[in-house]
Amino acid sequence: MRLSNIISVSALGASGVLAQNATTGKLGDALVVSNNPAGKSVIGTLPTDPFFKAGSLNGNVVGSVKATSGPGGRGVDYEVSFSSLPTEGGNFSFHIHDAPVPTDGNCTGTLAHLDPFIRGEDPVCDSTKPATCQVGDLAGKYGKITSDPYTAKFHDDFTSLVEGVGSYFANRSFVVHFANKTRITCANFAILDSNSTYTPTPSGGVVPTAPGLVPAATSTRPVTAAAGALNIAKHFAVAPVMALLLAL
Ligand SMILES: *[C@@H]1O[C@H](CO)[C@@H](O)[C@H](O)[C@H]1NC(C)=O
Ligand SMILES: *[C@@H]1O[C@H](CO)[C@@H](O)[C@H](O)[C@H]1NC(C)=O
Ligand SMILES: *[C@@H]1O[C@H](CO)[C@@H](O)[C@H](O)[C@H]1NC(C)=O
Ligand SMILES: *[C@@H]1O[C@H](CO)[C@@H](O)[C@H](O)[C@H]1NC(C)=O
Ligand SMILES: *[C@@H]1O[C@H](CO)[C@@H](O)[C@H](O)[C@H]1NC(C)=O
Ligand SMILES: *[C@@H]1O[C@H](CO)[C@@H](O)[C@H](O)[C@H]1NC(C)=O
Ligand SMILES: [Cu+2]
Repeated sequence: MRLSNIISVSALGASGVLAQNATTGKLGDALVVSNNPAGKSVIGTLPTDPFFKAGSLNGNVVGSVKATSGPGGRGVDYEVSFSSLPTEGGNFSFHIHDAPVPTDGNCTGTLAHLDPFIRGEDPVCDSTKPATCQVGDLAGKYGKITSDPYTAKFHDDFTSLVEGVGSYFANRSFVVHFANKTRITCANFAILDSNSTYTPTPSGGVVPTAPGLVPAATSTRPVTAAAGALNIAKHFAVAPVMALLLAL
């Protein structure tokens, strides 16, 4: 009895659970996702009409959230862009929400933030401990929309592009809010052609066409299977190099 208590307490200590606080989700801190498919990419683009027709809004916010599997399949690299924001009511936040936007465009239908570890919204996310925040709370973890136009690139370890897990978000949506949380506009994610942002180079390496994706490109090479390497060789006439390598 006593021995098993000692064992479980020290196990908790070793895993760091005792050091954590109330902001941690009911199911613990968000887990790092390490198996995102190389080159998989999704994008959500805001519609032409807003959900909340604020007086200070001319048309709708223009914007998108693009997400690509991170280096070595770890997490996701985001590129966000927003402009034509309302002239009052900022700073604006944006999050991944649980459900997709209904066909009538009603952002209320996107339900709550993506929160597979059941943390809840309060207290607010501590951006220095992103694992303790709601998985979908991108603005909380990586910054609110503080300018117009606003662009940002950031990496998140906790979102998944692998279907079947709670942190998967390609079938969900994102919402842009006023500072008072009123939902201004929202969009669904859609899967881009896999590997569409990557172009092989004659050196046999892989470079991104979009900026900010360099780590993903460099990490692609070590995990490239033999078949993939042969494919690159076929396309770029590095067969002699391959033959040399094989001969060694
Ligand atoms: C947890 O909360 C307590 C009381 O608010 C605080 O003293 C402590 O530093 C916190 N621990 C961590 C790991 O944040
Ligand atoms: C993208 O290309 C890499 C390298 O060829 C491959 O391993 C990976 O499975 C591809 N990803 C997708 C999502 O098709
Ligand atoms: C939130 O802020 C916006 C912009 O200032 C305003 O139009 C809206 O009425 C506010 N909503 C609530 C519920 O206060
Ligand atoms: C959006 O949906 C909510 C919940 O279903 C509903 O209460 C609200 O009236 C709808 N808003 C609009 C503008 O249709
Ligand atoms: C918006 O963010 C900027 C930059 O962080 C900050 O200086 C400003 O005080 C914020 N505005 C409001 C209304 O919170
Ligand atoms: C999205 O996908 C996840 C993982 O496969 C699933 O659990 C969830 O129910 C899906 N959500 C919707 C709205 O289809
Ligand atoms: Cu939100």
